[in-house]
Amino acid sequence: MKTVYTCFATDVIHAGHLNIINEAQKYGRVVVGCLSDRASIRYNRFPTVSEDKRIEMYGEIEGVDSVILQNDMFYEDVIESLHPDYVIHGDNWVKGPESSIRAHVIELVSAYGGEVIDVPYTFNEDVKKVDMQIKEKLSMPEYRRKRLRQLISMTDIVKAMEAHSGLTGLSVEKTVVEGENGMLDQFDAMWISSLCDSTAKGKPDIELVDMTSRFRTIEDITEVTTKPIIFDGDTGGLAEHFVYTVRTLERLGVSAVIIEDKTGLKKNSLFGTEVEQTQADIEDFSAKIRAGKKAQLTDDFMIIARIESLILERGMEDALKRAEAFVAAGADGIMIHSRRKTPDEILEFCDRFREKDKTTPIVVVPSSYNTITENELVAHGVNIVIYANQLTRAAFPAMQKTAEDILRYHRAKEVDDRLMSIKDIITLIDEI
Ligand code: SPV
Ligand code: MG
Repeated sequence: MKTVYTCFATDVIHAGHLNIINEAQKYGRVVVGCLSDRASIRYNRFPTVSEDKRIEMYGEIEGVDSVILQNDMFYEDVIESLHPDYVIHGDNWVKGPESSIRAHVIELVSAYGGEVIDVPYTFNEDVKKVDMQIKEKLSMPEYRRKRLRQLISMTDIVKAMEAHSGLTGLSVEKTVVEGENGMLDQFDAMWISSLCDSTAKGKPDIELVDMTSRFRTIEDITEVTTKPIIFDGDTGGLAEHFVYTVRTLERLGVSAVIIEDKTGLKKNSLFGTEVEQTQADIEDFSAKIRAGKKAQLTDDFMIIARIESLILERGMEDALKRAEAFVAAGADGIMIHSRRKTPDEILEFCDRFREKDKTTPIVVVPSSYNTITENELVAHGVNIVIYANQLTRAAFPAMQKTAEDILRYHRAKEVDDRLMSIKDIITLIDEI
């Protein structure tokens, strides 16, 4: 009896999957792989059903002989242990980002005479509906809110990218790339930066854009995305106001707020000591954290304390002392910020913090020390990396140059080559 293998990365079985099983049965005994949570996050989307439940669900499909866990997006683990005679898949992997996976599988199975079978991909109204149902489940506040904590426990490093509008949110949501090793990759979460939210409104980053407006930005983004949100809460304002902010953010489905230990007129950290900025008293800031933690209604929501000691050149000891105090006050994570060109002080902080505290998540924002890689950050105990402003910094020069060139040439022809086509822009947004 020959062995036919197929890998599922779905939370709901629909006609397309049943069709694959039916086809597979024609070739032999059918083994289904359940793509692990860890691999699903990078390859597909966040699973809404647990690994165990998915395995159980796949096992109940008529015609399935057994179910195994597939940890490797590239099938290496299963092909090595199972040596299937056939690997069967919908033909949607012939083109697009998944084609590198197909090519790799063909190489692996042909080494021992195995074959890949592509069956026509089923895409009908039913499949579309199931897709929508999963999307809905992913985007509802109660599911989205808890996803950051889940991601921290499921992946080495959570990658968050700045978003300040529906469009930038979509970009973070949908961008998938094939890395050097052929592995697919995508962002895990969105950072609603105060700098970019303010800049998009043509305003300075000084807590001038009020919370009502910032909440509106969150809603613009949540309407069109499913990924979890980390909100830049600036100083959090008065503790008496912060408690209300926490409640609203929770209700909107935000996973975490990061507040920084500054008082008075907040200026952007990247100004450092070039402008007057006052760091908050440890006890006052701890009281704000305690008030926020007491106000929150769910266990999912995270309040992350951001330490500005390195930005304001108050030294490493001060940063570490604050971290310890803020964790004791109930902070669910520590963000340490730096505006140095090299990561040395950040890495020293992480190493020293981790000597005493092995679990509290560490968040970093490598805007100035941008040579550091995600793997290096993982090696120093970092859990969340935030790319805080790159989309805004990429878009503005492109808009500026286009505006200048149209003025320069008294027509738009010269800029057209670098523009998205009209057809692409009008079909960029999915219709419901
Ligand atoms: C933001 O993105 O608004 C931040 C990070 O707070 S930074 O701009 O580096 O201060
Ligand atoms: Mg900010």
